[in-house]
Amino acid sequence: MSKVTLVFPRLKRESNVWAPLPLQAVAAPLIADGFEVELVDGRVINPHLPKILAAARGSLYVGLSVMTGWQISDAVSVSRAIKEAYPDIPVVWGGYHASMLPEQTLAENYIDYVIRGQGQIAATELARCLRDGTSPEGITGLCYKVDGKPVITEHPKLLEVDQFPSTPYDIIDIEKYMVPDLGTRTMKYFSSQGCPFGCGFCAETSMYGRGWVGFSPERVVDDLERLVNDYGVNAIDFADTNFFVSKKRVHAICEKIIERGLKFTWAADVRTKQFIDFPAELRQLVYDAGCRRLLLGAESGSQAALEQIGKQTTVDDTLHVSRICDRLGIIARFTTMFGFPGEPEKDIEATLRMIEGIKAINENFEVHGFFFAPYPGAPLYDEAVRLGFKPPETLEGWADFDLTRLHTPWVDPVYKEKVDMIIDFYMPFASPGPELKQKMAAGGPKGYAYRSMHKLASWRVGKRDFRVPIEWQLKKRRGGGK
Ligand code: B12
Ligand code: SF4
Repeated sequence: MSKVTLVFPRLKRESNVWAPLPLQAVAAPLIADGFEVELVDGRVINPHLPKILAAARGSLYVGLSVMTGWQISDAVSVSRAIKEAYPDIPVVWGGYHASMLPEQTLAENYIDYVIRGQGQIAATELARCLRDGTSPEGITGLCYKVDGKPVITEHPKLLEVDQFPSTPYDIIDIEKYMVPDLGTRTMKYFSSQGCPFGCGFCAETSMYGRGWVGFSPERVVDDLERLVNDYGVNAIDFADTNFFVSKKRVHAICEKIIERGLKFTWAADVRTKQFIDFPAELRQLVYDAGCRRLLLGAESGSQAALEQIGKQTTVDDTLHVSRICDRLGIIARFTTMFGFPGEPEKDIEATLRMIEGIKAINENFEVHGFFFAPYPGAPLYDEAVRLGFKPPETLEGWADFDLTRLHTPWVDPVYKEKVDMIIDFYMPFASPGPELKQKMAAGGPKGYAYRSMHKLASWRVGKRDFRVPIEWQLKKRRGGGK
């Protein structure tokens, strides 16, 4: 049988390893077409290279899924090792990074093909061509080389996902991906791809062209039922960038979960305005069907910043949705972001005030902070370049692109240091989420230390007094925030 090997490269830090859904999705039609697929996840095997090289032997090609950032460095080492061991086996890169920067990716001599956008169809067609000895040129979304020179083809349109077979979970060692999160056995699952919005910092817009496609409700609930009944999953974390685009679909999914008596809780991402615009009965149905946490992009307490990033929400919406979540009993997990082009320092104050507003309404919330980084494909990317951001000129250069570094030359490093301190340490300690609350509730010296840190952080945030932040420096030296 003809074989394809798929590799998920390592990430820098990942305490809980989520299922490699991008590769499971790519594997589904390959398997349905009769190919043997071996999925090797570098995050769960140590050392991973011998296993990858053993799997690659005799494969039609080796496909790697790559996000912008540190994952690139492992993807580069793995690709080089494959080429060295098997010069004739093509190496294929897919995922967000390669899709956004296919030319730079293909400039490397250890990468033969890039598949842009959704990989399901192109990956299968490429396997067929390599098996049959026909030319793969002309496959939609496939970029290749002629005489060593990259040939970049158009970014493909988003295709209906219902035409693809169900995401296979039997090709991974599922127990390695059961994460203690919302439930003791939380599993990642995706039910849709794309997002119709275009937030300035988000690569989704270019990847899927503001399109959105979802599995039918019947199919989603069939998949979930299998995960619950066959694998003992008791919570689902939807990987959809925007689970709630179709009210009708959400309604039908929730009704079916209830009708079938499926017992699990779930979490998903939603835009604040979207959830507010849902009728109250639908929001209740969402809760009744097991939703216990929503990830909401609050982003900033500054209305000017929200407009700049095209968020199409207001600070009042954030407060309103906090109230809604509080009444329903759903944890509101907010994300905030700092460092947008031209951001005035007073935005920290606006965002801290917004968090205080949320806290006054809803104790059952979490807040996570990030520093803006111009990801390729994000609408604000060009603006960042205009303002002095110098995109790395090589693939390996992008491996150093992570959120801990400064990629925003318009930002004063002292401001970045202050924001990092607040988002990594004081913000989470002052507004602890369930995980931190649990640590604070523990007995002994550890519980006491967490409670003391909470008190100190609350005092500092309340007074906006971050002078001589000894506790933050100590924590940083010991490596880590929360
Ligand atoms: C789960 C997730 C994670 C997980 C784990 C990843 C995993 N297990 O897959 C964790 C938490 C580790 C993570 C971390 C980060 N993530 Co993340 N994550 C996601 C999320 C929510 C879901 C990924 C997923 O499973 N999608 C479902 C699958 C089916 O879709 P897909 O990924 O688009 O895959 C398709 C195509 O890309 C393509 N494809 C993908 N791989 C391959 C490989 C081959 C060979 C082929 C042919 C095709 C192909 O075909 C697939 C099927 O259609 C996405 C958003 C999203 N909904 O996609 C963000 C997303 C991928 N993450 C993103 C980011 C920015 C990050 C972080 C930097 C965030 C942070 N704050 O630190 C980190 C760092 C990662 C790193 N580089 O080290 C960005 C990526 C932007 C970019 N340019 O790379 C995304 C798109 C979010 C966003 N909208 O901005 N993430
Ligand atoms: S941040 Fe969320 S809502 Fe905005 S474009 Fe990205 S996925 Fe869509």
